[in-house]
Amino acid sequence: MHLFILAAAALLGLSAAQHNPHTKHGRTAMVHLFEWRWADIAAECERFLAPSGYAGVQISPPHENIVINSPWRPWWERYQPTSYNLCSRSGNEHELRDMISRCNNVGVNIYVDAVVNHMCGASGGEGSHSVCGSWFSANRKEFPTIPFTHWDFNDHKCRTGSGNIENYGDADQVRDCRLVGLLDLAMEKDYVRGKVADYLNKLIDMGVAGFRVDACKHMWPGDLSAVYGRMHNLNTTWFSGGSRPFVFQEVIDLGGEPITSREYFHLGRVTEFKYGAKLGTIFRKWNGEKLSYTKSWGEGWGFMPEGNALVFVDNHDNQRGHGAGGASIVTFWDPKLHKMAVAYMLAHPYGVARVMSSFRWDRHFVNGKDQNDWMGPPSHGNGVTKPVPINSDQTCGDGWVCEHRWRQIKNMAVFRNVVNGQPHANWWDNQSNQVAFGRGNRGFIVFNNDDWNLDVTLNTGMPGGAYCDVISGQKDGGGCTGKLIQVGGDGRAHFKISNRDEDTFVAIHAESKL
Ligand code: QV4
Ligand code: CA
Repeated sequence: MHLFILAAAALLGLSAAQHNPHTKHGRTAMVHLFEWRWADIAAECERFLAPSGYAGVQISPPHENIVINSPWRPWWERYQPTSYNLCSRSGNEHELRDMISRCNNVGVNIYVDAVVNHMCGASGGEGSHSVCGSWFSANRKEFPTIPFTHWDFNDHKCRTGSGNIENYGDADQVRDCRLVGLLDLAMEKDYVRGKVADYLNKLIDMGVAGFRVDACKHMWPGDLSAVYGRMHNLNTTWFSGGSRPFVFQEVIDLGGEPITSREYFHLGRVTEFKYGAKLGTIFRKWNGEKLSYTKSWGEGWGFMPEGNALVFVDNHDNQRGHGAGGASIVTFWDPKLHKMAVAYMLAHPYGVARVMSSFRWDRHFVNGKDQNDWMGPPSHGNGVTKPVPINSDQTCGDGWVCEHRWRQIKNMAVFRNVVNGQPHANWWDNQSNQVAFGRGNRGFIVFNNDDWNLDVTLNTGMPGGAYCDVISGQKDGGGCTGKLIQVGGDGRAHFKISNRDEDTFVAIHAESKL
């Protein structure tokens, strides 16, 4: 039997294992702590993420990057590597290592945002204007710290006049030309593959659980396969022997382009951008969309196969108009809708879920475009990123939004753990924007996104008893701080949700039972 399983695993190939996030203690959801300092992430793992049941953290790129002063220290400078030294606005290598160990020690996995398609922009100049002082020349395409020289870039392969990607309808230029002017690495070269693999392996050996691989649409699947094939197994201090790194690849596929997500399925998971774009449209009730249409949410909506998907309501790009998704994306700027959309995602079984944790910036729209979409994290005048202070009510200060700490979202991360592995069940809808569904007999959630009250008795599939709603409050000792839901011996319960409630949804689960 054992041999059979081993043989089957070998047949599936190593890559099948790169779809597994290796989460621990029955935890399921990850959170993107966008632009957080390593020291703050370490503290957050210990004081909040582990006790709240979060499975992992996506961290901002840890490599050294170009310093951009105009605009002043934009968040996106971190997507322009100048060396693979582990030194950034989030902290140095020592702080990174300390964070990875401390998070692992409390069972929270670290997933690294790996920017390996390119180095800095072609107009990045020459000098030591890297966050930790490494010298480089964008003009001569030299990055001696790695080292990469002009031989390691793709320009000879690119056939557009500008050297940039001009037409997403041409797969060759999407892979071989410069993405918004960023110096494009020649990943077909064994030398480049080796340097990228060394970078990833250093992080794997330090204890990370995997990677969000940036800009995969712009890399050939065959090149990625070669690089992934060189990755070490995860560090056995924290993971079982033979564990492959979890890989989730950023490919924006909303349809209509020659490059599809499908080309990357065998290599790892892929970001499902249709998910947040559609969910936003539904909760905003645009284009005639209704929540009741989500009965077949998931593959039934034309999303990728469930085992391939990494899902999210918003990400660091589309919450500020970068990348794809457009105006429908719901972010913390629309808190009521955002909480509902995130709760829907966390209640639903489709995909590996990622929660966004943002910083605030001064939004300033001119003709529909945010002039300040570049603004970096809360920082001191000298560009140093500010720590994340925790207020007495458990929210964050100094411009850090901390959506993952909002009671409704945190409690739904717990809900997802409690119902893990249970089937989508007991669907109900009013043919409009009131819907309900359960997860086996372990959890049940009811949404009212109509402009009128919800007042209905539903089959929850749950054992009879008194349950605390984990949205308006939660279980606290022998009582509930919010609504109490009484489930009868027949599994039926009465729900009442005013459209004017602060939150127009209710959720109960096995562990919120009194
Ligand atoms: C500018 C001009 C170019 C010109 C170039 C000359 O616009 O026409 O050729 O100068 O050097 C920044 C600037 C951009 C600038 C570029 C190079 O915004 O104007 O080009 O730097 O200096 C982030 C930001 C980008 C930013 C980039 C690098 O979103 O604005 O570019 O970091 O700092 C596609 C991709 C997808 C991508 C998405 C945004 O398929 O992969 O666009 N998403 C990922 C990340 C994203 C990141 C990158 C990829 C690049 O999630 O955050 O882009 O690593 O859909
Ligand atoms: Ca490329």
